Amino acid sequence: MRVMIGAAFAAGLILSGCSDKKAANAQADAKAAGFVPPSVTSRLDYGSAMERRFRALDRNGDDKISKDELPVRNASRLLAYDRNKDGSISAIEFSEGSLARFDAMDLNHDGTVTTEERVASRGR
Ligand SMILES: [Ca+2]
Ligand SMILES: [Ca+2]
Repeated sequence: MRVMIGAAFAAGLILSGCSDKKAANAQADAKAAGFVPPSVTSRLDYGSAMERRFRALDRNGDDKISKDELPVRNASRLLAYDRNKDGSISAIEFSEGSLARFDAMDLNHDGTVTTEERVASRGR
């Protein structure tokens, strides 16, 4: 009996593993199709999200994102924020850079970026 329960448990694990994989696949499919969940982001929300991002990236807490702290994925885009070219991105450089990016996405300049605007700006 104990063996049966063990087997059932293992089968359950395998099954749940499968459904996780299915969900991951569905997510990957959605990504591939360019699906973005609809959202509206205000400039203020974006700014505070970017501030949290800055804090998360600045692992040693020196108020600068140095090259070794840059995320691999967006390294080149973020490095463009380094306006004084000292090799690291200060909090001010990061917030100015990311707000400039927000404003570039905010096509109708109403202070919010909708999913449509985000998608449209990506194509440019
Ligand atoms: Ca740092
Ligand atoms: Ca800098």
